Amino acid sequence: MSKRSTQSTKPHDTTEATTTGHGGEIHQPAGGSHPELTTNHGVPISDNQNSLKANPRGPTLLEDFILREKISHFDHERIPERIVHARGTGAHGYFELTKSLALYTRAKVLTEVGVKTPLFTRFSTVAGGAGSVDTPRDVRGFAVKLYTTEGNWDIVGNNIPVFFIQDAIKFPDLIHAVKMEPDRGFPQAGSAHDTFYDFVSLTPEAIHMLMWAMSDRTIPRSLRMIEGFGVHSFRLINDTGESTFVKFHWRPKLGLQSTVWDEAVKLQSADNDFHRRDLFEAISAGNFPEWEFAVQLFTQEEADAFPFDHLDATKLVPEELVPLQVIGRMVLDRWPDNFFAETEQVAFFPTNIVPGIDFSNDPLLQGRLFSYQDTQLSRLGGPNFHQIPINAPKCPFANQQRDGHMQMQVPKGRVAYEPSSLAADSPRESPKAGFRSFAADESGAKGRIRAESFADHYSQARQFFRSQTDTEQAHIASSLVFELSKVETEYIRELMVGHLLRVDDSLGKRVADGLGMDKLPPAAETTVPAEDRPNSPALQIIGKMKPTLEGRAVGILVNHGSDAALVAALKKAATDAGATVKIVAPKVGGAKLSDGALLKAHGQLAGTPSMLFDAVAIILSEAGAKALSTEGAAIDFVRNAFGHLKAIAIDAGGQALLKTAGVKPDAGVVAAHDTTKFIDAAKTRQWAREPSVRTLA
Ligand code: HDE
Repeated sequence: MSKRSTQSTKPHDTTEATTTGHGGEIHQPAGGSHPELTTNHGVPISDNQNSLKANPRGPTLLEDFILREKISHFDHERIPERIVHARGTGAHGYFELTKSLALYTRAKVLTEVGVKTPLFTRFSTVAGGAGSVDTPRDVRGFAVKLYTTEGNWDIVGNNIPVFFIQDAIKFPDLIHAVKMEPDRGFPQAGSAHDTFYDFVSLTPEAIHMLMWAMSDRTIPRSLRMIEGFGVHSFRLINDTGESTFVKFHWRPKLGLQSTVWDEAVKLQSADNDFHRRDLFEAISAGNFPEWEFAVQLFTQEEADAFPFDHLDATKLVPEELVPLQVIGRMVLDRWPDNFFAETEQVAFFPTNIVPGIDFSNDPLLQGRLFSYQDTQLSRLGGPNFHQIPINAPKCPFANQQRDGHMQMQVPKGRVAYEPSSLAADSPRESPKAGFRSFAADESGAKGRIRAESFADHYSQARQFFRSQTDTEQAHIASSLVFELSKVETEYIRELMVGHLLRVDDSLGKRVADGLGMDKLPPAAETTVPAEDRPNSPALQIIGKMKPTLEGRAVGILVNHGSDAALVAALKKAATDAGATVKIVAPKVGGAKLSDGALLKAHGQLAGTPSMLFDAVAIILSEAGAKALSTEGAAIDFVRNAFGHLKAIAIDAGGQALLKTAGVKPDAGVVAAHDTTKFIDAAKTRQWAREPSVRTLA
């Protein structure tokens, strides 16, 4: 932006701007003190409505540098979207350490209790393009850039603690398989197609993460209600050079919460931007999302005793084996000022670590250490992307690297090399405080080898599946049926069922039945069949849900004549319980309630379906209910709320609408005047209702 446009306080001349030549009348709102509109080179612009023409109806002149600059800049407004994780949203915030890890690391960010480190977090889906929707079934990226006093530390993780593949060399294949098929350009943002399952059916190491991907973790209710995982093992290095392995975890204060599949599908049409809007609204309202930061710490000796290899990213370290220690918190409290400058241009690097932290030998991580830096060269266009404000460290940084596209700094002096004696202020190494790699002892035969300890692909998949509640197991089986039903090639479906039989015999059979197979295919061939491991309840979602309305939304459907006192009582009860309350009415202008007062609506019924809420109340007069009885949106509002297992509060009018919608009330449908009962029911989903509304595998 030009100096003039940011700094000039000279008000522009409103009278002149309202008449722009012979035919181009425009209406500029009066008032305010606007900076002067200029070109990028600071030249004031007199007319931003009309290009320069040879005569009023004649050709446009090449001489019009103002037109050319404006159009040319516009022509180059886009940069390549991320190859993966293209669709995302982010926010600023801070990290606060609550417990020192000084025994294990010399990193200041992990040893200085109480210090607030600024950060930027970007959440994303993986497979879809930047313009895809927020709510497909997909893994969520959870990338955090901490601007520490010792340099930027990026934890570039996901909301699932394991990954599909063990070796970085398979990543391009995995992504090519899951992204839209290259000949047809679809499907967008979804794994339910032949190429993905072709790849997975031939890559058994992917089966564990597939279990997670088919669970409700991949259809979260809100980004504020997902966990984050660093996935790989890293190392912490203390003052004496000792190493301890570490896994990083983010745990949402609001607990885990997911949608149900039918709801996720319908959310795609209700609001493409459901998750980013939710994050934006929460932060704008001062309800700052918060996560606990926790670590799992273990020694080499402990790792050697695990019944799996922690360097294999398709495996997790169960919490029951190595408990989580909460050592800090992250709060997101500021929305970016500009989506492009910050959320789009932010560049995360697993290589961004600080003294006291180091990598492990995880071969997936090792490949990532190359990829992220490399991709920015084409995405951000040159080697100076670290100077973009969102990427620049907030601590001083200096070296002898110079020049390149878009160099924004003006380095001074003649010394651009090291060692040097000509400049007293030239940056020098810091042997003590500087970054040092762990002095690992490496030996063995070089080769393109997959370690024997990486060979078990089914034990943790089985442990994950068997650790789930009945409801969650049914959701996993049903989403596998849904996805594989979209796979057209029959033998791929059969191979997939073969793998599922290895995970758990009953799961394979349920999915085969759901696919209508008349014969059970053979179990996948394997040299390492699954071992039974102890159940890990920490792997559930339902077990980690919080019975709360905090951070949730309640919708109240009203029409003219609705009981004003009842609406007010419900609103108060839900607000007191921490929920956001929104009024939905046939017209956005609102409805005249029983007390004669007009209650403004937050949303018009047709555009505000019940998928947008965690619980709903239907408060209608007899006439109001009658008027809505032929309204498709009202019928859908009720049916979907019921079908998505939500609590519903009703009065007599609400009951009439339920009847019209063919919904038979159950324990989750409560009398609206019993606000306590409604709030209790609204704090959870009505899982017991599910068999009455859909057939699950
Ligand atoms: Fe990424 N990944 N990744 N990834 N990844 C990218 O970097 C890559 C992997 C993750 O909000 C890209 O700037 C390789 C695991 C997140 O900007 C790219 C491999 C995990 C984000 C890339 C992996 C992730 C990315 C695309 C296997 C979880 C979005 C654009 C060796 C621990 C960050 C970019 C944001 C983005 C490469 C595997 C998480 C191409 C080669 C495992 C959250 O560099």
